[in-house]
Amino acid sequence: MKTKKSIKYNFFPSDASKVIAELGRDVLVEQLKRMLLIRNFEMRAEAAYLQGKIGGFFHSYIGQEAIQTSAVCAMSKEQWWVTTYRCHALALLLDATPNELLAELFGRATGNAKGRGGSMHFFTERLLGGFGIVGGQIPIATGAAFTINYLKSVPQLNTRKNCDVAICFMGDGAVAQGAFHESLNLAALWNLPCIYVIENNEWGMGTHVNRAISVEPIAESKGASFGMEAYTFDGMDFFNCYSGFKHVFEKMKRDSRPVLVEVVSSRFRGHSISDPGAYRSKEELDTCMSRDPLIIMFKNLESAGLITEEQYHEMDKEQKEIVLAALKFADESPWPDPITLEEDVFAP
Ligand SMILES: Cc1ncc(C[n+]2csc(CCOP(=O)(O)OP(=O)(O)O)c2C)c(N)n1
Repeated sequence: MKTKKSIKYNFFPSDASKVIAELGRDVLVEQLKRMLLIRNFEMRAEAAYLQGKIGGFFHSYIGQEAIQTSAVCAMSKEQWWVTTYRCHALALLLDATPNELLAELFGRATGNAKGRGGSMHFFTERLLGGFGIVGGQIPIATGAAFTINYLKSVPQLNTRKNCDVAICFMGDGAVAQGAFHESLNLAALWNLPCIYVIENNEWGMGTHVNRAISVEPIAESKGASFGMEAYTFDGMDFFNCYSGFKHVFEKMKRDSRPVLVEVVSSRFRGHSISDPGAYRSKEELDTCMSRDPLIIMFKNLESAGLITEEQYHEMDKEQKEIVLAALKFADESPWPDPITLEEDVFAP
């Protein structure tokens, strides 16, 4: 079986020092803080799950933080965003509060979906949802991109002048789904401004990507069949992802052509909280974790003289405190009233 090591990826060319010069200290420190918030959120929520405070599904984003953080930084919150059930990070990045998200995980009335959605179904004003069906979000993003183009043709109806693209995150497992192929075909045919982002973390549950997807690198191989430009980013490196997303975003604003991106990454946990990951060796996991995206980001900022190790630990502590306060909020929040059971239910 091929492994990551045996594949030669053509990562988007990038230069961390250029990104540092472009964004400056304040913006970069803010990005690192966001990544630390995501990490702390996932770790404390996992602990709460194991204490029996949270039930149902739970998919952690630990290890993949640089991808969505850099994407939102490069393209702004103003776009349409859609993702999988692994949706905690994107909701935090798109302005959902830790309070409302933890309350949702705890199934409380103060939650992001009033305690009815749970871990896989977070929403915000710009996040069209986390989706539990593999590939289910791909046609949604394609429709959002269609809407963007349509509204540009009727400016009097367009209330979101800064919304230029739809961004659709999916796992490598979604690439084999029919919805992927139908959506990309239409997007290419109709010039829809959609960025399809495959977060290749090597595993679809316990199935290795090489046993599920016939070609690699995925984006470069599949993109060509739709006449789409394709790119590969290093998902552990904020700077590489940021440079790539910025390039794709600027290009799409000019030509409105869809783009396929593969981000090579690693998840540091099992598929979900109930997966002990017995199909991975300790060595493989150690190798993945030796490229922790938070540490890579910190080391770059430290060597540019923008942050010290002490400041990093202080920031980490601040984010941990925010999450601990949110856990308290969730734990003390009321349960949904049974009388509201039929509210917000749409059935013909
Ligand atoms: C249509 C469909 N088939 C199967 C499943 C069960 N399932 C849930 S997650 C998953 C693996 C998906 O892996 P991938 O797309 O690589 O995303 P990752 O979990 O690695 O982020 C499967 C098979 C599902 N939810 N939907």
